[in-house]
Amino acid sequence: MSGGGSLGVGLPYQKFVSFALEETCLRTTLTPHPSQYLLGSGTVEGEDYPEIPYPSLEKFKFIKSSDDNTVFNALSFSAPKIRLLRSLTIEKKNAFKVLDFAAFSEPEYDLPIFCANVFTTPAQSIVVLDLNPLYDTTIHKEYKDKYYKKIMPLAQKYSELLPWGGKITSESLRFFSPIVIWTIFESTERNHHVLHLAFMDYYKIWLELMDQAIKENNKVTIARNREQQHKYLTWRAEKDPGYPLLKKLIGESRAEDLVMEFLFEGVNTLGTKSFLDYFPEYARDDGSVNKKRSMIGKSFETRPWDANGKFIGDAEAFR
Ligand code: BLA
Repeated sequence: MSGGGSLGVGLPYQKFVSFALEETCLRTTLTPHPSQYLLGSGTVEGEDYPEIPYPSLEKFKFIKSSDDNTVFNALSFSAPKIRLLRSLTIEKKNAFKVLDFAAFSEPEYDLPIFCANVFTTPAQSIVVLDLNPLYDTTIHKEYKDKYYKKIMPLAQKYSELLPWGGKITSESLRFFSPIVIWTIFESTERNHHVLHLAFMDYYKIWLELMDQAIKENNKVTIARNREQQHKYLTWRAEKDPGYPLLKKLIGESRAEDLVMEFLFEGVNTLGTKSFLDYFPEYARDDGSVNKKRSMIGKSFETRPWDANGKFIGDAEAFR
């Protein structure tokens, strides 16, 4: 297949979102989440997009980017085992496209967090696709075996097709699983096709895990699951690499609303600990949060897991 040009064709990430929503509807019943809203105009010509009601919080409804060429599309749902399933796509013609898709379970389940993030320019795409573990798999072997052991061969296949993206903010590794696809590729049709296949496979796995998940009754375990999810939300709401661009597009205060009340909804309700409670290494002398994205810097030039999911990197490098 020829390379390049993929940014000219439709809105490729709507296809990802439609697939995920349709697959989810085969397994469970989605209800619009209170945070659901539509930013800007969301109709995409020629795309077969499922019909979804767009209730909206007035606050968000009329958000437009500072330049009108940028289209935001945001959807969120919940379902019996799913606390929040949400998707944000952003497109600025001939400039960039973003997919940020995530699914979080209710704290009664210790399911991994489905996470698909793509930032695409005409030249390259930065990708993170993973079932982010609720518990650090370099420490919690039983968690690693429970969710990742069986799917290592599939992860191995995709890690060959979509090679490791090189050095990465070290703190991120704590939130990644042995099946993570962290890659930076040339924005070609072929690469996007492989990414689409990987997205579909990973999402189907997540749905399968969701389907099989058994409700936890132990209050202590549920509280621990909730806190782990809150820690994840707290990290991403503060340090997500997309945040600076969002601020540029819609302004600081609306970007903050989008991050706190939509993308990482739950950060203000699932727990009371602060960012510095979880990540004290970011504390500055005056008690404020260090604005640096990373305190440790970047590391992991190559994939730090082997084909069996064994961590082969330097565990000290991200703690
Ligand atoms: C870059 N996004 C990145 C990078 C990662 C991620 C790893 C490479 C830079 C780095 O090393 O940190 C994504 N990092 C993640 C994810 C986790 C993590 C998913 O730790 C989960 C735990 N990306 C978005 C959105 C935008 C976006 C919504 O999801 C913009 C609106 C943009 N991501 C974006 C941009 C870059 C990027 C512009 C490159 C800029 C940079 O490296 O700082």
